Amino acid sequence: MNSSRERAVETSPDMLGGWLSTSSSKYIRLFRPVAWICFLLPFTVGLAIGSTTSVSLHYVLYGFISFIFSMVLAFTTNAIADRDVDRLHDGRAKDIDLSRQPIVTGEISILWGTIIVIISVLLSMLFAYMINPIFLVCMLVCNIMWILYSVPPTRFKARPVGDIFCNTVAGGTLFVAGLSIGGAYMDTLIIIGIFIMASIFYIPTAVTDYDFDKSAGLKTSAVYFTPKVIIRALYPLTGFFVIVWLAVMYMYNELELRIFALLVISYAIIYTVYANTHVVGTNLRMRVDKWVFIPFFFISILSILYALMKIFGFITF
Ligand code: DMA
Ligand code: MG
Ligand code: MG
Repeated sequence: MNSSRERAVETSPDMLGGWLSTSSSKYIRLFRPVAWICFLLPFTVGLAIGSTTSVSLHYVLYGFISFIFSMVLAFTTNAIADRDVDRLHDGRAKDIDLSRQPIVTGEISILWGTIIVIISVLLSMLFAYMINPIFLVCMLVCNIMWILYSVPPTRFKARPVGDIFCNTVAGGTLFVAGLSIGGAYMDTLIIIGIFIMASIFYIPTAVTDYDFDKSAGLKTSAVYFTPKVIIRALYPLTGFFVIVWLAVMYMYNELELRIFALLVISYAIIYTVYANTHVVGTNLRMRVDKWVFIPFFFISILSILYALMKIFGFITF
């Protein structure tokens, strides 16, 4: 067992999330915008890959609005459903100290939270409807997933495989939504590749939550299969992932897609090897902020800029 000092060093302070825990705004602590970064990434990468010069900017704007309301829905639902376990959180390894989330502290009532959820579903779907039918279906699937993830009787977040399933479907679906705005590369193989990517990136984050989830009695995949086993499962998953992306590289002649495939293959391999060499007992010595939040944030910003450059015709392949 490692000392509590070592544990404290590896899991805190969360560089991007630190200010959120102490944020005076109850809505920031309810909506948790730093945690959105995990889902912003597939959405913006999809947007970047799918964009062409024929995209109108207002669809991009509607897309972001629909995405934001979907996130508000996801995290508000989660805060309501988790209020009894979040009370027990010790402030480690997450984007915020969950014991300070406003449903727990009573700053926001369950009734007001539920009204926020209903309004955000409606707005997320309304803006999705204005974009295109594929975007609408994607947001519908995604928004249903958030409810199934947090709310009983399904409450997939506390079921082995259920947690991975929901995050994979949501991440993959957000990619397809982003892709559909421009409509380029709506290809099954690419979409399969992104779904596998979502599960690869999700798994280590489930393991860093192990202590909290276990003590809260949540049977997540990491708790059920044990951290070591589930991190080892990244190897076959990454193997399959590499094969899919090599096939994409083989089938498509586009330079853009080949560079993208090389980048994701490299990152997935490094990520998998790093995770596997940093499991100590039930503890994964991998900082989610360093490996997920910070790179995902910068890649998302770059993807948005890249999409805009394609839309304005500054980049052509
Ligand atoms: C929060 O889920 C994530 C989403 C997608 C709403 P969670 O309850 O498993 O994580 P946390 O304990 O960080 O709230
Ligand atoms: Mg939660
Ligand atoms: Mg979790």
